[in-house]
Amino acid sequence: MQALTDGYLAGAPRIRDRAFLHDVLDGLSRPQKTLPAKYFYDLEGSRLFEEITRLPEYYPTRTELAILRDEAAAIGRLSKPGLAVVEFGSGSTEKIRTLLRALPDVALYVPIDVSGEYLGGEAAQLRADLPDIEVVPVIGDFTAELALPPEARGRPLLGFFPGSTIGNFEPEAAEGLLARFRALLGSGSGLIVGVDLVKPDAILNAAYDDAAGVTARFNLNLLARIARELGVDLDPGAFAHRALFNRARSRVEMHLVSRHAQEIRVGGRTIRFAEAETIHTENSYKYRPADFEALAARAGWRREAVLTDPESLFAVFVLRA
Ligand code: AVJ
Repeated sequence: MQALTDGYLAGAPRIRDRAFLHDVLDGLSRPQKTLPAKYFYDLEGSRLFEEITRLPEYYPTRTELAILRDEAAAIGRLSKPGLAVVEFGSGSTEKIRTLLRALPDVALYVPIDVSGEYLGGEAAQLRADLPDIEVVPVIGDFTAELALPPEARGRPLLGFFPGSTIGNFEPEAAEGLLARFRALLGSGSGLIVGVDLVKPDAILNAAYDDAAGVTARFNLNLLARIARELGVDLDPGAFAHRALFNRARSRVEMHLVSRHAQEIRVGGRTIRFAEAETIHTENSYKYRPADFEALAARAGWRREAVLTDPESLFAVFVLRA
């Protein structure tokens, strides 16, 4: 028993590394090389993303916040006594604070996130500022199996999935995710989803390839992370950032472009890059409101309201099960 415990404790970080190594090798072995976008968010990546949200070109964060503020009355209509708000993948506390301000009857807030550390900090802040709301964080991956804490039992439920995180999923996976949220929250529940909208190429391309180069650093940090954490001899400077809206597929694609032919050694394997060959690092799907409404309907949600900004850059969907 002792040996097992020791082994588990000592092995835990290595198991995490092994999953990372496995995903990196798997992605870089495909004809179109790819890396999972979830690995962007180490400490440096999360800091860079924060910086992205404040860039003049990156409209989603500030536009969604403005919608939540300006449409507080419409959101307030969702309020029910004893309401529990369940946030999938808690991000900025500014968004949940804005939402909670619009919903007077919230009794319980359940943020679900893989980072326990992050959740603990956020929960403490919210408890101090909003003493009337019980905060019960759940450490977990909202794309995997989920269960609500006992505190949520019997309460009216409202899911919150802001930030256009849904855009990172293939449309079929997005539908599956919304169906799982529907199963978790149950009939009669609500769901608020932030969805980025289709718009002219120039606006989209600038949002993902900003003049200050912050998004480029965010994309390249993925390589720095691989070098650092997996001990790979790899020069991020040998790759360039590329982000382009693919209108046929309605998504902004981010790639890392090999500046010249090169080889890297990863986990005992040699990965070869031709000059200009790319690693596909992220998709950010953009929807037309009617298409997202149809996707949500297939997942068991009907549209109660679509809240948007005056320029129709971004939409906050209010859905009902
Ligand atoms: C956090 C996934 C919503 O797709 O806009 C920002 C990530 N990538 N700039 C997005 C991102 C490049 C962002 N999401």
